[in-house]
Amino acid sequence: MQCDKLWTNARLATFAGEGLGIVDRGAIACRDGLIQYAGPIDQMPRLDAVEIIDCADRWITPGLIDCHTHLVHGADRAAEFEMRLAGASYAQIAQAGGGIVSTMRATRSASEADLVASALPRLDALIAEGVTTVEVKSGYGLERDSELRMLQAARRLGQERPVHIVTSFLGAHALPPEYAGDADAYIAMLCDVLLPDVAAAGLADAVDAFCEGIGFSREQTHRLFLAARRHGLPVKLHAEQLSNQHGAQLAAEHGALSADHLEHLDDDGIAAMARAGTIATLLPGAYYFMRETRLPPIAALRQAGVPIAIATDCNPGTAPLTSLLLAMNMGATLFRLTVEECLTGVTRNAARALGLAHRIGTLEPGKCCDLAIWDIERPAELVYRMGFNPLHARIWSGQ
Ligand code: DI6
Ligand code: FE
Repeated sequence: MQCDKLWTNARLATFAGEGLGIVDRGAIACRDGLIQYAGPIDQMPRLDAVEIIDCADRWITPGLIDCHTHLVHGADRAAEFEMRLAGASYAQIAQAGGGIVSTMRATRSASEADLVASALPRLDALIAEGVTTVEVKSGYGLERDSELRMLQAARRLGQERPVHIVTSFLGAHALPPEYAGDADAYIAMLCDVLLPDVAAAGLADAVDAFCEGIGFSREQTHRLFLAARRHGLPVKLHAEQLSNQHGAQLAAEHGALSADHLEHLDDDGIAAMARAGTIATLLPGAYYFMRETRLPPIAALRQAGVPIAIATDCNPGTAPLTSLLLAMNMGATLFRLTVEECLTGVTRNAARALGLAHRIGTLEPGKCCDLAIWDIERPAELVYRMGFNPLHARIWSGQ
């Protein structure tokens, strides 16, 4: 048999099946961008490789997956950060015209090229840590053209860099000023006008919403999800971040890929997620940056067997974070996740949170040959260090 590339003399964490799937003396063969073999060297079928790469006993994991970001947006909110340090609250800043709506203004006035240019350094920071797939949400345009432009900019990122970009339409992120006092009318516009346009243009891989006291109600989210399903789009939800709106339960009842944040999730929500196979995406960077104190119900999620993913939530307001390695460290330190949970959360389970478990997230034959090769002695080092990047090489689709 013939293969394009063969990485030998490596230690593998394949994440195939349960756990880390460790192989002490491993090899990975790639053909046409897909993994042809990943496993012990001594069980590998005879392969003629065009190129052989000796990994000198380094570790190989699947390329990392950041399954929840708001990477594309206009401007930053460093000035608001300073206001918060001086004592202002997130809600006070939002009421004073800051918050999501200030990013909305900056995003509306940015061209597609501006949005791409400002997102690229953030994307490059993720890529530099071995990330090979990034989910990107809209939600700072909050009107037709700007929402479409954000999604187009997100798709463009995938042409500018060797990375899989997965998009989510988050028109229901905040209420734009044009609809002040009439969230129902805004949701109706999303369902009847914007979502059909987004779907027709093939710009969204999923539909997301912010179900919250300061966001949209369960009922409004339900209407949006029904519309999403009419267009054949899977759903996911920002749920139970600041209060318990029973959004995760609703999301699960719609077969959601994931429910995200979840600090205020209750037992009914957990049971519904477990039944539906909805992934719990935890965002410790937002928890840290907002100095939250209420932990997501980790023990109960574990007990119920709800798979956990971890993401950066990279956004200008609540998580200006572009390090998935640091997100893992925060997951362990702040949320008391195990090393295995953290690593699974940015590989196998992150792939599931995007509905892409058949293509990415593990080192198995037939999957994309997305690899991160690390200068480490044990996988725990990827979670343990803060602000140190042990990436040796990153392979995307075999390149
Ligand atoms: N939840 C969040 O924490 C962010 N969006 C969301 O739905 C906040 C985004 C921002 O403040 O810009
Ligand atoms: Fe978010």
